[in-house]
Amino acid sequence: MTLFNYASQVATAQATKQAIEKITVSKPDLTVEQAYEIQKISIEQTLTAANRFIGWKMGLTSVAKQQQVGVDSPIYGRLTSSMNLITNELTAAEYIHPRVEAEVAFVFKKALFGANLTPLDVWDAVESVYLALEVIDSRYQNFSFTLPDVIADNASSTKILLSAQAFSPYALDWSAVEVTLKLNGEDKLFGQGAAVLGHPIYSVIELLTMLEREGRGITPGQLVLTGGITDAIAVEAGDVIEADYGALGKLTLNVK
Ligand code: 0L1
Ligand code: MG
Repeated sequence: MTLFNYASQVATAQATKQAIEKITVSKPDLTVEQAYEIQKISIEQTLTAANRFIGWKMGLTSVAKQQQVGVDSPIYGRLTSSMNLITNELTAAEYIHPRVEAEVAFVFKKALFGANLTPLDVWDAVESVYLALEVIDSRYQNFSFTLPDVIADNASSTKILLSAQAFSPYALDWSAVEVTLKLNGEDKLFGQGAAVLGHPIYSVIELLTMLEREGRGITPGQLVLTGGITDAIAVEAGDVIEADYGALGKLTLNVK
């Protein structure tokens, strides 16, 4: 099978909501580089005037998340406009086994490119910060994968809910932001921004370092999801999931 075939397999799994066996079962020598190529092919196939490329996500940026899925390094994925949730409703039947996690997201006003930038370089390019819920939905059976598998599956990217309010990058120390993830009114998980590689800003630096390999960077207007502050919680129809960011506000997702 070619990388194009694997990209089609992943895209079909998403479209049909039928989980597939991880790619490394049939191709155990799949490399990280090949996996990013599969990701690129499968996402670029979906791009249209109505489904634009809007930015990047970082995944597996916390020790807790890496342990949850048994891999040991951060990864990135591609975000497109159809991933944006317009309302705070999620229809469970449209996904395989959705999970939700709390994050912060940055929108950029300036281009950034290159490895090993400083936090000041990145802050200078950030326009605003949003609170975010990310819905992830692995296209693999039982959410079971190796590092190359999950990269090929676009880091399980599925949907994004952003806060209506845009915050100044300087509103607070984003490593200290605290969030409680509640399921049906019950506190389930708690996290702090520092869980994201020490500070969400380092997640962007890591993203740019990884993107340099592809000759890519961040362009003005792009969104970056910096990575889960909490682990992800599995949701099903009837659930209400709420991320409580204290004085900054709350994000709620009603699962139908
Ligand atoms: O956003 C994330 O950290 C998820 C990355 C992929 C791993 C997973 O599906 O849990
Ligand atoms: Mg995430």
